[in-house]
Amino acid sequence: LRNTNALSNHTFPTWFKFGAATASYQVEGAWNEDGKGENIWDRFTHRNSSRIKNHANGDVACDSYHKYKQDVQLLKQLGVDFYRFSISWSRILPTGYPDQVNKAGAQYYKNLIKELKANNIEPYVTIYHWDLPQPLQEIGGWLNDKLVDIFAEYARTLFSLYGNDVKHWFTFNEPRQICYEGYGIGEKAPGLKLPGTGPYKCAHVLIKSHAKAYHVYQENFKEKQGGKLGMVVDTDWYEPATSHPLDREAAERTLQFRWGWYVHPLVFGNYPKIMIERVARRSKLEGFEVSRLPTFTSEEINYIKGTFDFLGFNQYSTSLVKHRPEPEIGIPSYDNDMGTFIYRDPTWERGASDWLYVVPWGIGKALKWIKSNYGDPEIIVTENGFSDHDGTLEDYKRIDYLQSYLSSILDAIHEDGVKVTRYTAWSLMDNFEWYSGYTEKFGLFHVDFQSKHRTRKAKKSVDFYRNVIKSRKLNKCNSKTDS
Ligand code: GBH
Repeated sequence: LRNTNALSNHTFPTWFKFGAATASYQVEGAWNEDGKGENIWDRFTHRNSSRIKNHANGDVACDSYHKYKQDVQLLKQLGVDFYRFSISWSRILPTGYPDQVNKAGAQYYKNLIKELKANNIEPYVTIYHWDLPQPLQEIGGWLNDKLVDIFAEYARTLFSLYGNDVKHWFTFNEPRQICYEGYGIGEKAPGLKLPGTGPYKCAHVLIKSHAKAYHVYQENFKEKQGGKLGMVVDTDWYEPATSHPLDREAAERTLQFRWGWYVHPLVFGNYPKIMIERVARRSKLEGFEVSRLPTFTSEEINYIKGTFDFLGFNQYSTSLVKHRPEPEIGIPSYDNDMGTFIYRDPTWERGASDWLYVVPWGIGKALKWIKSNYGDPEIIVTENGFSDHDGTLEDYKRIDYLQSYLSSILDAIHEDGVKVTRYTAWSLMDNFEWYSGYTEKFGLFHVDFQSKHRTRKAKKSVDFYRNVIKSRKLNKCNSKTDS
């Protein structure tokens, strides 16, 4: 399947901006330098190294803690308008608690932001990209309601430290990965396996934490600093496997369980109706006294509703969904509550990550779906990208991927009027890909992890992306397969 045959002829409007992204634990290294505290990914990789490919960890990663000036030059070479990076909570507040700011850690991000501004690149900041301070895990992590206040105070610290320069804030990156993979199936830190309760409780605390951070910004900073804040939620596009009504219903339900779970509360104040119903019904049959899905009070509903200025959206792939007969009542789990079959078409082209299938039309459908079901919000595509194993500099497959996804986004803007205002390529450079270690490479720039210098080198996709940004359109000649 080639996706380059129907490239959009539209151009990116002048207000549309381009960026590239990374996250603290995946690139910074310097895991115990200058007063930084231990976080759950330090702990998870050090104590459970067998759960990571080749026992890898982020102790050094791309060494961006020491090489941020080089990183800014890479961004400059790309010609991007902004850089989306995340802040390591334990660098700023080594214990996680907002009692004492670690000066050296705070200074690192001051330096990075200053360097970005000096090069005309806007800093876009993710407040939490998965690296919770370990002491907060000791009290239960995102299962503990206390995190709501603690997170809001951490966010307040960042607004006061950096808010004069940072105008785009994202509270959480991909809450479903935090809660489902971290507290449900245990593939990500902290590695807990509580499939029927962990994800829901975690999500409940995250959503309240997000809302509180939004209000803190609104009440104390917004007027003076004039920035905007949102959450980053990811989802595959879920396409019904057939046009059968039950398959359509199953696809919609999957979108609600995976994406609506977080965005429905932000837009409407509460979880999707279908989630509330299904989890309550199954909980009852399983003998629980109350639903495993926690409930918001009406006060909380009002407090949460509308707490976003834009929606951050990550998408890499698409899946097919089939109706699944009601799973038997047995082990309570989020997956049984959702109750659908999810799979991929084996003829689709693939990246190196086992979940990454190249389906560019999926992003267009997803954007339209968001527009029509969630009140036509501003959408920032906060991540999209392609992985390979070898990290080749001749990365024509990445170029094809980026080109076809950008094309689908362009059509969504011009033909469907979706308010997508920004695109962010994942990732600026090859980095630590969580449990896959360094074996799946998403970078526009190659990083030599064998060398202590962590030398960066431009791949062909750098030229491609720079060209798109400069010309504001897609050009057939950019791709090798077409030339
Ligand atoms: C993002 O995760 C992260 O934000 C980033 O840190 C990471 O490096 C990057 O993308 C690349 O992975 O349907 O059960 O098969 C994206 C993680 C993983 C989200 C696969 C959707 C589908 C799981 N994605 N997942 S499943």
